[in-house]
Amino acid sequence: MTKKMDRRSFLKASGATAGAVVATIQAEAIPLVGDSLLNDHEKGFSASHFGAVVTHTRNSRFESATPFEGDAHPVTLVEGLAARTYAEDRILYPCVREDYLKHGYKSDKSKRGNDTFVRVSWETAFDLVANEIKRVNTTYGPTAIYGGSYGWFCVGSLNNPQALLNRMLGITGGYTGRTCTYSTHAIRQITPYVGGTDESSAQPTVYPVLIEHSECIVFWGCDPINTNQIAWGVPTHGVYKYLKELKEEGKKRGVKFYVIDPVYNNTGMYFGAEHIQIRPTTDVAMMLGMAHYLYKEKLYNADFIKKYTIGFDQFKQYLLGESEDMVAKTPEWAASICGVPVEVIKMLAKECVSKRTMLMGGWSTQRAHHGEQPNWMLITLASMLGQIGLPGGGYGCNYHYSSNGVPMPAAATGNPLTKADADAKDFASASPGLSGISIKSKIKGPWDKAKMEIIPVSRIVECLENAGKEYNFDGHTKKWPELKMAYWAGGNPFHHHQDRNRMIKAWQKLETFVVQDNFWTASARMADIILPATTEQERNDITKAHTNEYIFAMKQAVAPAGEAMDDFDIFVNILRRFTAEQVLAFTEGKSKMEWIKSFYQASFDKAAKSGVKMPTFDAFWEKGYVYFETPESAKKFIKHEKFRANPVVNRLGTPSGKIEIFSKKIAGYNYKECKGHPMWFEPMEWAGSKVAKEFPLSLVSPHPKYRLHSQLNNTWLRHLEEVNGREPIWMHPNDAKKRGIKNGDVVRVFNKRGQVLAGAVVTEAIMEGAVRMQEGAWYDPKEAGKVGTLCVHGDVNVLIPDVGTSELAQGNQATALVEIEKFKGEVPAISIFKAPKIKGA
Ligand SMILES: Nc1nc2c(c(=O)[nH]1)N[C@H]1C(S)=C(S)[C@@H](COP(=O)(O)OP(=O)(O)OC[C@H]3O[C@@H](n4cnc5c(=O)[nH]c(N)nc54)[C@H](O)[C@@H]3O)O[C@H]1N2
Ligand SMILES: Nc1nc2c(c(=O)[nH]1)N[C@H]1C(S)=C(S)[C@@H](COP(=O)(O)OP(=O)(O)OC[C@H]3O[C@@H](n4cnc5c(=O)[nH]c(N)nc54)[C@H](O)[C@@H]3O)O[C@H]1N2
Ligand SMILES: [Mo]
Repeated sequence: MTKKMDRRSFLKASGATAGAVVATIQAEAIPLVGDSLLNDHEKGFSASHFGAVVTHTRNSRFESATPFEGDAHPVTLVEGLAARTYAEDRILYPCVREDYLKHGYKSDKSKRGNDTFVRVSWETAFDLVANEIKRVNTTYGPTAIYGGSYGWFCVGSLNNPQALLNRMLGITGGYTGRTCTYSTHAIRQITPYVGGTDESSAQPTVYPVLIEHSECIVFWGCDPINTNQIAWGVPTHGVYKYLKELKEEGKKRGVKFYVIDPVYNNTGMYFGAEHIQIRPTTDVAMMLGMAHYLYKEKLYNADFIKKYTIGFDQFKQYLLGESEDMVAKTPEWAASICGVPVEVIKMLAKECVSKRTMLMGGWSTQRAHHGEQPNWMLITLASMLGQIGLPGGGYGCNYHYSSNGVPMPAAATGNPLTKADADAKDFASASPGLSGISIKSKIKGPWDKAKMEIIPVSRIVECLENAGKEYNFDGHTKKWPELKMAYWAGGNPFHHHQDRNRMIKAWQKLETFVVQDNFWTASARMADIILPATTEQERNDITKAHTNEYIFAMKQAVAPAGEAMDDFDIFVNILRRFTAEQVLAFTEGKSKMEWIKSFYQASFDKAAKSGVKMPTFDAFWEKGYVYFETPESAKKFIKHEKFRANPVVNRLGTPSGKIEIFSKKIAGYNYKECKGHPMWFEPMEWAGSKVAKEFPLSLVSPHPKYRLHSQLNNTWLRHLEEVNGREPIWMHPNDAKKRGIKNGDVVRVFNKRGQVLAGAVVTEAIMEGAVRMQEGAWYDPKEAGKVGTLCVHGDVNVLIPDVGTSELAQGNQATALVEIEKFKGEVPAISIFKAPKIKGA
């Protein structure tokens, strides 16, 4: 691909006009310079959570990534890919915490975060990890190793660090894994009881139908314009075309757009939506107020309730104040809690029932104390509106995420295409999808009997603190396992978990903490053994579009930084410290490239059976992608259309086959904070609670615009938003004025759990009484490892409580009460974006 430039084109390329200067350069010298500076750059193909990209490499340096041609709406985040490769905080070689190197698992754990790191060879690192797995397995049993390793690791079917970690730990005897996600903890637990499916992943009515039929769209605690930038697979951003059409058609047809949110968010701005300002974590109260009004005014759809739901009577008693707390959930009652004026509550109820309305629920409302309630209540409200199963009406709980609602080719079954398939009205499949490395080996062996334990993911600290004690979860009583070792690969718990100070203390219960990452994240700095992994652009792999219309090649663009190793190879090398059979079980005798080809081949075979011909692997690899058509029928999908047409034949997966406004099952659990029907429970911290006297501001912590959680915070992208080098905190002008705070000030945000610095953004985009700080700014403790110290950069999870949503879902929270003051004194330097000092480096 490289081509030497002749002198003439050099002159042109360098834009030289001053002939005299150029003329002094020796003709012979030019090729020397040319070799290193003027080579045509290498183009490659790769992918990420931000999109598929063409990579540009020059002189062995990954210079930039540009969006691939099929990306319908490229996002800025892509620009972080090259930048992060050379971040000053790359982990360049394996390291061990000094005290751990001296004393092993008996080390002083309180030194974590503040100890010196020592560079070691890979051989030493592999020995340490392997020996520790063996020791813990023999002394305590394999379930003393936590391998849940939650997080948003890279894309790639092979180098999936979490699946690989689980695969390895399965082969070495077992581990404690996790269920649920920080994304959808509560919604995923509650909605199967209500509608028979996990509403966080169920396909909603597709956009083309909304564009044609919807008359009112309510963005309820969601920000699809922001959060669709990324996808769990690879986004192609087709959703933005539909959002644009929805806006334009909406204008023509007079569609009403509402955003119910403490913040006038990106989506509100894009659609020019009416902003209904709501106090954080009070949505259920507002929905109840609407329900009460609809009921009293006889505006609700009684036929729908009768035919398609059960349990409205129990709910109705509660609604009218005839049971439980004996308080009628009038719009007045609701207004006093949620802060939305009575008239607005009534107006919205009327608007929703008189127009074809789509309620779009986000996940922020369920990432809160009693987070089981909002989605249950949203579905109850949608049932009262009676438009579920109609074109453009009803509800959807994931329009904001990974392009849901975009018509897509469904994964092919791999069965031969029948005439009936071809004629099928919905989801005739075109794409074979793409498989990835599985957590279980195909080779039989003792590992088939690996010991397993599971905990709800966001309860990790509670687990560490309460080993052996009982807890309730989703109708079961279980015991917390005793964890001695944790291994994280592809996740950043010291970003994603709440109540940082409590966490730091609880972490001391672990004898060994291994982190495998690309960067010196806050988690890596809390680890005993640190293993450097390659980034997506430093290795070969294969992946697919989240929406199934592409399979993408991921071709290595650049050599690994330092001694970074592919995740796959790290695990193979650890297993080499076990037996040859165990290594074989892991690799199944395949090289990395053979694995990649095997994933492609499986898709190839599946597609062929369904009558779709894919190119050969080599042709695909050369081009970078394969495209699959989306069948026209997918553009007509209406959620619950069949259920509405015939609820007997197409019953839902609930015990009654209907939408369960009352769930006998849940009622039977006898939980205090999650009963048989949706209810308003006072959250532990909200504008109306006692805590608000001391800490009066309601903090929300939504997802960041120029990051994927903590990812890319260590690139120049952070300068697009930071204020004085700190994570911004949005506050209303009145709240700022009261505290003598001006736009651009560095402020101290604090509550009983901790304190952080932030940069004030004074704006009316946030309602009075609420403040907003995005999740994912790197934790940068003033005194490393010290409980209670000031985070000088703005990690919001120093402030958020770590208390389960309820015994049903045991989910995580993302809101808190705080107070803010102007920071006085010298503003401390940020140190988190440089690698720590390392002995022997
Ligand atoms: N307060 C508050 N907290 C929240 C949330 C909130 O809304 N508010 N949201 C929650 C949600 S929804 C989520 S999903 C979590 C996200 O939490 P995480 O997924 O843990 O956050 P990320 O920053 O994406 O961390 C991924 C890590 O994987 C590493 N990584 C990337 N590629 C590779 C690779 O190839 N190999 C290896 N070994 N490592 C790699 C990255 O460098 C990074 O450190 O945060 C949760 N926390
Ligand atoms: N750019 C970008 N996109 C992302 C991610 C990212 O890190 N960066 N992360 C991805 C992941 S893992 C996930 S899980 C999803 C998360 O998707 P969501 O959980 O839906 O996103 P959030 O940004 O937390 O919240 C959405 C909106 O809810 C509002 N909100 C907060 N609290 C309340 C409340 O109590 N009531 C109401 N009505 N509104 C409230 C916020 O102000 C915000 O506008 O996003 C995904 N998309
Ligand atoms: Mo998430």
